[in-house]
Amino acid sequence: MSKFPAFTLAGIICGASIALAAVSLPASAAAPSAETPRLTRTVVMSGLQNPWDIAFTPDGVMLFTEKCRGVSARLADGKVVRLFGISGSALVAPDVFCQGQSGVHGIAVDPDFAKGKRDIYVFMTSNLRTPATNRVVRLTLNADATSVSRRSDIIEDIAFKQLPNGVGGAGSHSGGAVRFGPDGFLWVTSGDNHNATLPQDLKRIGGKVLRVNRDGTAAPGNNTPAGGDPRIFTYGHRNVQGITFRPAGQPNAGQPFTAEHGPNHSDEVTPLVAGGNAGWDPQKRPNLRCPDDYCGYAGDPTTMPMTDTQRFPEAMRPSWVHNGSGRGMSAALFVGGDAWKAWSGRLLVSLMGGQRIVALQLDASGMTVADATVKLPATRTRALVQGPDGNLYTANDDGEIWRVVPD
Ligand SMILES: [Ca+2]
Repeated sequence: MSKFPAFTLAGIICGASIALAAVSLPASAAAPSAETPRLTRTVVMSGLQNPWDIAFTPDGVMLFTEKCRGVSARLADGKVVRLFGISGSALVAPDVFCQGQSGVHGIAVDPDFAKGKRDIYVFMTSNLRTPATNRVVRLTLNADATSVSRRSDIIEDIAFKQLPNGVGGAGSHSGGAVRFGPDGFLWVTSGDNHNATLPQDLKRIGGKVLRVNRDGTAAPGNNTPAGGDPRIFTYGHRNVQGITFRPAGQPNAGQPFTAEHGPNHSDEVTPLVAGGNAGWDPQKRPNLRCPDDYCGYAGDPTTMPMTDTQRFPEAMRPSWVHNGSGRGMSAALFVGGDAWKAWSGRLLVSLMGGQRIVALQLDASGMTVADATVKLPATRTRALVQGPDGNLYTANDDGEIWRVVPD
């Protein structure tokens, strides 16, 4: 943990009051309940086109993304407004497109939103550059949440897979999560694009976790290895689509944890340290047949590990490795609050192939000591977010957004 940047108490308190995806546990003198919460699910929205992520403003507007459409707002009265994206949106982005796995992905609300900084941050594909890239775009939400303005592209050069190759289609492995941490900085995840050299290449920002200021410049304290792009917090990732932060009251509060898709094995949850290598390196391997020199799917946990501790002895160790059936780990969320009983402080991750959410219990060092399946109907869950009401909100590939109330 020595490389992990110290987070100030002020920063944690500031972030906790508004960073909805990173709700911190209130310090409680009472012993935590040992009971598992009973969950009641309500379908809040249906008929959506590949909803990908959700974020709430402090005044109760639910923002959500759809992969091939853009950003919409569900207002307090239930009315839905298309804010940003393709034709029909209040602000049209002529450059946005969706292809394969890619399109409009993560969304985050500025931690100072309640103080008048009504900015939102969106991860999206764009063809403004040739070849196309993924970007993070900042927008300002108007007072009644019916339109956005002042588009500013704060990160323009996140790697995008332009063409199909021997292992998969265009648009593969873009990552796409954006979250404010309790440190007040913006965290962005990217993917390897089925490109063998990308994850370990410190000059390019695919297969990375980035940590930036609100204008997209590098945040202080990233500890990026010498010569690397200073926005890089960690590298050597495959396809990170979930990031969440250890809550106040737990050891190493504020530490980021990622959820990452494995290839045909080894989905990983990883506690990150500044400057760390996550150990994914799908470049040439002895005795493997690697289409277009990408060995990512060619081996097994021994011959093509998600965390290669032979090549990279210092690689960050995963907290949890899922090798069972139903892989495809995407969203991640530390859930908190007394209503969550024994699960308050647990780390929820979604296994899309298995159509289930798993609650992980961590030890002090961040390693997983127990896992339990969350009792909810089976579906491919894309998004896990805690609302300002303390309830869990999920988005799934059936085009729905759910509210899950613990009791
Ligand atoms: Ca790894």
